[in-house]
Amino acid sequence: MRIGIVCHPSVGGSGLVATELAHGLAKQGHEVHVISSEPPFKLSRQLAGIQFHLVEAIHYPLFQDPLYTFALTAKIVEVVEQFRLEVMHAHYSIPHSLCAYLASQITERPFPVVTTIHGTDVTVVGQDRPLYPLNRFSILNSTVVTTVSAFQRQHIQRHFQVTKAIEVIHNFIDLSVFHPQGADPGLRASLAAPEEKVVMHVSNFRPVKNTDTVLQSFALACAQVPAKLVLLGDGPDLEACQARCHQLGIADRVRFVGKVQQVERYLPAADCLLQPSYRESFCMVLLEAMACAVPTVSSNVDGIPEVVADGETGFTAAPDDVEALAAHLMRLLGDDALARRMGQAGRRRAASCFAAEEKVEQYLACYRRAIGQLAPDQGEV
Ligand code: GMT
Repeated sequence: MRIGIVCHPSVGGSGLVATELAHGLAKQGHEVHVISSEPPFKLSRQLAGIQFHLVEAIHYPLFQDPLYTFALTAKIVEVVEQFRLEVMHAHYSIPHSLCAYLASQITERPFPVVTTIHGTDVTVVGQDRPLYPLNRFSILNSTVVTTVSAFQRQHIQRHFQVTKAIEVIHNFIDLSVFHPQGADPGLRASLAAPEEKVVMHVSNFRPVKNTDTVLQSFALACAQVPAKLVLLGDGPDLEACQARCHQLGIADRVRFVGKVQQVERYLPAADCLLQPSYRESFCMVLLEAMACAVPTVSSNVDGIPEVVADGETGFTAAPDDVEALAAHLMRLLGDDALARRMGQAGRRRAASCFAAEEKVEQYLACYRRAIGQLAPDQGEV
């Protein structure tokens, strides 16, 4: 099949899922064309079958901004026509789904649009009143819509008042990349003393990640168990977070690593992952930790209960329940056998419920369905 994938290139989850999907499709022999404003950071250019197409901003003195959405729409038209693509898969509704739809109306070679809604595109960004009708339009006019959790499907159907079928395809993981022995040699020793536990948090440091609760619950836990908190990532709340560590008197116990490209080289060095997000349609990093056999302490919102098994692969609590989250941390950090058991259960769950092969097949079935729905007199393939 000749497939287009439009995605955000950033270190966020939707770009990651799109990239892994591109790899999985190419490994099966499909021709995959990835379209984005930058090469997604994990995209393999060596893999036969993958081509990357850069969306170049339109700079012309008359315009005050680079007209990204038009540049993207034009690029989709160009790539579809040049490579005779059969289907376009838009990851993240804004602006990709709408641009793909517009391109499908403009081109002389009509194609179906599969849209995957990832989360913030409709829960946070998409709550903005001006964007609501645009999001609803893209949902209604995509040939096939998928999303990453049953929670997210229900949210979309209720919030946008649509009865359209939406297929749930959970996110997935490459278990050979994320595995318990994958940490950089010597990393753990560089993060903490041998008698200290390592708590990790991976974040884009936006309010939705609830980093203040990370710090507060860690502060309570590390008063009881010797531990270091290792924060991976970068984002707007980072400076406030650093200041807060001083206020809480834990600055010497917290290590800010910054943005990392290969989180799989850090995660296995953790004794526990702490993610008390306010919103998460899925939460990729919880799955990544599970695949690395790292037990998790997280909030219990949105799609998270579909990812972790509470009491089996980790513990959950309400996002603002600092005491409960700290108690879960202390329990895990103070009981090595329990932590090991939960970590192993996480790895098993990642393998049985979230393996890449099955999800790639599900997406392929969506593409076939979408192509089948294109009227026979439209676009020969
Ligand atoms: O806002 C973010 O966290 C980034 C966003 C993204 O597009 O990368 O994450 C969303 O999509 C991920 C991939 O499907 C999910 O794992 C995240 O849970 C989801 N974030 C939220 O719903 C807040």
